[in-house]
Amino acid sequence: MTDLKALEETLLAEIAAAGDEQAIEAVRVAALGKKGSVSERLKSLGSMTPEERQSFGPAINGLKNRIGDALSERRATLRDAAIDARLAREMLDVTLPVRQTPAERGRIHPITQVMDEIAAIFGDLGFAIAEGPDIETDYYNFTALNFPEGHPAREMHDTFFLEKGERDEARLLRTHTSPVQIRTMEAQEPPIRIVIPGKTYRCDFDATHSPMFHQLEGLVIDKTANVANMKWVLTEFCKAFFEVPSLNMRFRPSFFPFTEPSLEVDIQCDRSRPGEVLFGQGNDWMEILGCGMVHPNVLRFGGLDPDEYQGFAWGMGIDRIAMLKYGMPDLRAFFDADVRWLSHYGFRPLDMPTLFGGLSS
Ligand code: 2U9
Repeated sequence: MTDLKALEETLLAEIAAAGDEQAIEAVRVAALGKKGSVSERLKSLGSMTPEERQSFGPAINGLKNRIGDALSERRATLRDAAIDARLAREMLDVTLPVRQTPAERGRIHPITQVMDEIAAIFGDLGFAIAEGPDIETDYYNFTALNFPEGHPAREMHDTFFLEKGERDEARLLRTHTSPVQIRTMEAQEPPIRIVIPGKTYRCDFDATHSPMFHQLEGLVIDKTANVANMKWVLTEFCKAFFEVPSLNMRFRPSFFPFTEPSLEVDIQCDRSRPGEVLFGQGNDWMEILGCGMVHPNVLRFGGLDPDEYQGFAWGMGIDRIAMLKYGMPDLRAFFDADVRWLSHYGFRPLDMPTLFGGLSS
């Protein structure tokens, strides 16, 4: 009996000292396994006299049960402690700021930002984005847009021509995004409501001109589109883009081969503070875009009957409106790929411009 008491104390001490699942299992095998200390004593009951068995039997079985219970209890305690340790280790503080990943450190170029802002504004007005090739034919860049052969306006575009192949039609880098409107008119039935942000090319280079620049053009064609609709769309765009509640606009007569009538548009601004332009207030004007009703010849080139359909179109320089909105003085810096400039003027990649969340905030 004293032997059983000592064995129980030893086993309970071993169980209490077991620090993990493996140690617990080792104690169990050493005590209750086939050749375990408790199992051996249980086996010895067979060789005892009935009297001995009567007193040893309950004692050994009691020991076996108590050791079994202590093993289960210790196992449960260890499992709970392991879960608690894991919970403490893997705790997630959702209030911590986003970790600076390479993607987070990068910056969105102001031109891309402005294009995303434009897409958000016109998307909200029900427009689709259209795209087309940078390398165009003379037909899509000029002829279909009502530039007659030998017309001086063709020269005004300072076109980059590509080397002509043996049987090829002349190819050029598009001087405006307008060929995309012609391609859309060929491919799609009216009503058409599209905007075309994209790269354009002209042989011109100084502080305000780059040989590659970006334009935003738009086109609306249906049976009733008119100048009043055009003025509303352009006013809504300018208010949303410059993030002002109201904005006066001035429409002046102009000339483009592809529109008739053609208009140039100025927006109200305040230039009284040096080095700063404020929009939607003040007594100054700034030219911002050109627009007009699509010329009947252009509708015909696009495969539409001008007696059935009419529409309006506009064009503006994205680089220019980006410079105006974000106060960037020199256009050439846009294309220098200087990381210091980009980290100053660039935008955080996870701050996507939306009308509800704010375009630039
Ligand atoms: C089709 C019909 C009409 C596009 C238009 C302008 C007026 C315009 C210039 C502004 C400064 C380009 O960025 S800029 O150099 N553009 O003033 N663009 S209307 O008219 C179209 C286009 C396509 C089929």
